[in-house]
Amino acid sequence: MKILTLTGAGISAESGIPTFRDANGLWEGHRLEDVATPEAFQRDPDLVHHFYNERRRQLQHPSIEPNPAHFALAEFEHQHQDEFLLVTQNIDNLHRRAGSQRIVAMHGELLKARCIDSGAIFDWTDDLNRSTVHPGNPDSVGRLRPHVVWFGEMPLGLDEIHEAAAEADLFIAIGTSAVVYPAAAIVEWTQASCRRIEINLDATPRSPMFDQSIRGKASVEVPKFLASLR
Ligand code: BJW
Repeated sequence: MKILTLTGAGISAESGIPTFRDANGLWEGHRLEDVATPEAFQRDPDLVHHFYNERRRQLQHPSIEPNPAHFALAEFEHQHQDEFLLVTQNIDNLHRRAGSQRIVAMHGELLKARCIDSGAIFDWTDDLNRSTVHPGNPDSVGRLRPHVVWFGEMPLGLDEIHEAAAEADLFIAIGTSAVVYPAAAIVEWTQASCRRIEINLDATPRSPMFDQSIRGKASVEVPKFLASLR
């Protein structure tokens, strides 16, 4: 049985990382669309760096840890190996820290930086700003950006996601509001024979596409649902 799982911000909410839209999508009074676009970065790089620097620091705070939903998915992958692919929209590293290995981080990773000029990607735990020096080129200053996917940019790993969706016997969407594309459309890329399960606190615009909608907290419902498959 081939299983494809898609996670969103809701799975990390109980680990202490705020979701995007539950708080009206606002950050310090800015709309998400005003800080998570290439245009915003061009217009006001300081603001955008500040947004990601805050989140990068928060992610590395000792209180932020994977929760039982992350651990249950990692354990499930361990049991199902090649049959299982985890696609996450989250840029945090909680799936990895819980032990998941086969992960497609389709919206990038907060603990990585990317050179605007060469596309080279670096592990990155510090703040970024307009004075940041390129690790491999001291003459290049202020040319690093967060390795994340902003609105209008192409998400990562789409070919692999497409293929996994087309082959999936079971698709599980966890903690995503299903309003951001193309992630919201992955459910449509699955075959009619695929069993589709949604786990979320609330209904989403895509709920009607699922065979079963499980309402509740990811930390409770994900371990319960995965255990029911054994
Ligand atoms: C719980 C819970 C608990 C809470 N337990 N549940 C018009 C129509 C259609 C599309 C477009 C359009 N205009 C523009 C577009 C395209 C655009 C888009 O979708 N815009 C929409 C807003 C309309 N998309 C793009 O631009 C994408 N690129 C693209 O389309 O390229 C072209 C292309 C074409 C064709 C094929 C392929 C490509 C790029 C999108 C990039 C999104 N980037 C962000 C920021 C990443 C970096 C960062 O983190 O800062 O990604 S935006 C933000 O939203 C972030 C998230 O990954 C993403 C999704 O959010 P998510 O995860 O669903 O979180 P929430 O907060 O929305 O929902 C949480 C859910 O959890 C809720 O439902 C809660 O109920 C639930 N929950 N606690 C269980 N404890």
